[in-house]
Amino acid sequence: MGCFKPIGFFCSVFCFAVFVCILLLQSEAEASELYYDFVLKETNFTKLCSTKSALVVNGSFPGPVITARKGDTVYVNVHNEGTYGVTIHWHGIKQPRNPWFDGPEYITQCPIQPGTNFTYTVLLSSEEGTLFWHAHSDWTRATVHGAFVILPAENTTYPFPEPDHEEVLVFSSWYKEDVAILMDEALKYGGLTTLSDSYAINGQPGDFYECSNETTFRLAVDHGSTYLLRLVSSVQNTDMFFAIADHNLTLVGVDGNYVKPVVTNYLMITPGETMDILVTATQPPGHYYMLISPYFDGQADDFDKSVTSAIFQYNGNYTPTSSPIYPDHIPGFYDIDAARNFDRQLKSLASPEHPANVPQHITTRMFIALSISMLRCPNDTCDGPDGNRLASAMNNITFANPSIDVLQAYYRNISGYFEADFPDKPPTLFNFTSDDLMTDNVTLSDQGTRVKMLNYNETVEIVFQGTNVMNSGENHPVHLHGFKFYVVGAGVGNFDNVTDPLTYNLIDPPELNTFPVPKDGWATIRFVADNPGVWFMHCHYDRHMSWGMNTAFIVRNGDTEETSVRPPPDYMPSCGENSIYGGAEQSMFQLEE
Ligand SMILES: [Cu+2]
Repeated sequence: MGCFKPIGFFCSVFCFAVFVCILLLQSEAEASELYYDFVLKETNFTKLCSTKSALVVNGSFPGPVITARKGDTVYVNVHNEGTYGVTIHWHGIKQPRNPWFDGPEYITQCPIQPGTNFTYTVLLSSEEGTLFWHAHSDWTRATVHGAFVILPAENTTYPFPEPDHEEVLVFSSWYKEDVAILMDEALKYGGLTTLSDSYAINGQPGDFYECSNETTFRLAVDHGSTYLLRLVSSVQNTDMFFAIADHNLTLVGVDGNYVKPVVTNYLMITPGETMDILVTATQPPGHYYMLISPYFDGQADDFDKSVTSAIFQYNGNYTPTSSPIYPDHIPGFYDIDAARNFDRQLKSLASPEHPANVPQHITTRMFIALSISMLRCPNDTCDGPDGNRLASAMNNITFANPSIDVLQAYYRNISGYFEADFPDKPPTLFNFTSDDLMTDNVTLSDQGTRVKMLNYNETVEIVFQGTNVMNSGENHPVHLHGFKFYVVGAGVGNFDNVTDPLTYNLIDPPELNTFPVPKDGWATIRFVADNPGVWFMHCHYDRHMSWGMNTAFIVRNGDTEETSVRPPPDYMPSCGENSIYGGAEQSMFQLEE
């Protein structure tokens, strides 16, 4: 009957609306809440024929893998059963409006004191792929780190064929001595920092070190299967080449973002970078070395020149060669072209499902020179050149940690702990890549806690210029908290503001959280300041970070609650007597008051 038609129509519209509501509810419900307990404790490890105690999470080195899905919320209760204060950072996770739980000490919080605990709320949003978590206090990252795997949201898939298996490979540095003591001494005397004794893949140095070949990490593979390898570099101070003998690598993700697939037989990964690669086991059954080997482009030649191995080992009945097959094609320690050529290939997917929203109209421009520098030392008694203290700087400012965190000082309006005048350009412009930058006017930096203020939603472009001050030009992997940024260009030499912008990729540049600014070269990044809060930016070599190659952004609130910093939890760790949170604590890096 005719009269039922409109009702039928109404019914289908209504039913469709209900159906959509259910779908929306379901997709809401799909985001899960996950809970982890991290117990930080000194634990004995024997490596390289020598035993030491190291601070680790839940007794393991590297620490536990966190696995979540895109959009989940992860609660991590960190119990500090160690002997000094520690914080944890969720590297590459934007934490929308949630700086309270980002983790860098004296930037967003004070350290979690021994005998206390602190629960981090980690809000996942646009991240998908592999990231990691690590301590962000002193050099504790050396042994306090682990992978953070973010799977696609429920009912979505990878933008590449489903791999048969997945495996995490965490790269680290290993020191026979206590890292905290090594770093304390280096900073006390102002000289060079101590080199690591080995690197490690999933905690194991591998076949080329003493007392190590019994525990070399082995990945058992089935012939014909495809493996998604999730690479994390938590190496302390060195970039690494990675290769597997006789196997191509297909790079599909970097820093928790997908990239256009790159087929290569090696890759270069800096501290702070994470990469997803596909490897198919198509070779004759056998044992094949997977190597990490250092890449170094500085002049000082002071790096750990050792090579770490793991084994890509086929399952089945066969007689392997007497020693695993070696990847002869892995680039040499000083192969600057191999490093640069690899980074040039990175492009974001820029697909309908994974679009690249590159800011086109810029409202804030900065030009930041990255330098190794020196601070004057009383009576010229430090271990650096001319009795000075070795340091590093952004725009000639050597960052000093305040004694209460910048976030608390900003949010609570407590004056005297930072200055909001980080400069948009270096104090003087000179030939940054010259070989004769040895005079006091370029080598001496100023110490201070100076941050850059941004209004909500500003579109920011930063040109980073690597400098050769003190003949110390080298690659610097710059890491920004709270954001992902597009690397729209990079090149060699001094940045030319007329010709170099013409080379920018504004279509499908890679979206990253860490990028190596090339030795004596430049790199340009863009991002939208849509995340209110306090966000650290620093070189991810720990020695450069502790020498001061850092600053922070304060992004002001927008006009609404949804564009403002979330309220702080009422249980932030104490910062000492100056803090509204009470208590007392001091760090060895703090600016003397
Ligand atoms: Cu650096």
